[in-house]
Amino acid sequence: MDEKKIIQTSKRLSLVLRHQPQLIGIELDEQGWVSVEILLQAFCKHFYPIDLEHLCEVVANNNKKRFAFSEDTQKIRASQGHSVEIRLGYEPVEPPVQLYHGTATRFLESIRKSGLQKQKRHHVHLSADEDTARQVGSRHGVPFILTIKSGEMHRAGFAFFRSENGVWLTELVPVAYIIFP
Ligand code: HQG
Repeated sequence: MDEKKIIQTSKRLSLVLRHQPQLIGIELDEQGWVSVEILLQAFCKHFYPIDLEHLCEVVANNNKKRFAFSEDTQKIRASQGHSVEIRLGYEPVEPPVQLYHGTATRFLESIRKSGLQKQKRHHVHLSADEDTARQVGSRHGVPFILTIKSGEMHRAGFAFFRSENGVWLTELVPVAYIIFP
């Protein structure tokens, strides 16, 4: 298993399955799926040659399980994190009483004013545990963890979704539901 190549392919897949499918001339359906065969052909043509075995390895070994095959294994999509317009089709579920959001200290002032916004993505991403939140936050700078009163939000009518890879998603988090330590 070539770890470096797996990471490289995973990054390219994130790019085309979440953000810029047009880069390699593919189209995602409304739930974000694309045929595995078409993806493989387009990937090979525009990036570098890979085969089905390598793709399966990337899907199976990806550290965050970012990608998933359809039940019949004919299609593939990113499980979350899109900026292109798609409906993932997750059913709303009741969240735990608290969830966490890892951000960077430099965003705090703005978050205190406008709450958590989904920015370029389709949802605000929340984590079930603080360690994951810290990792997410450190991608942006000095990490800072916010606790979200998700149980209260849910009771107030906000919908929550859990992606296939365990990320909690919601439309926005108003300031009133954020605990700033
Ligand atoms: C911040 C990774 C100013 C927000 C991770 C975050 C995650 C605000 C940044 C997934 C704000 C957006 C998502 C406001 C929110 N003012 N800043 N009002 N509201 N922000 O990358 O949550 O590796 O779009 O705190 O593991 O960091 O891609 O979101 O810092 O699951 O699979 O705006 O991405 O997964 O950044 O990360 P992002 P995120 P993958």
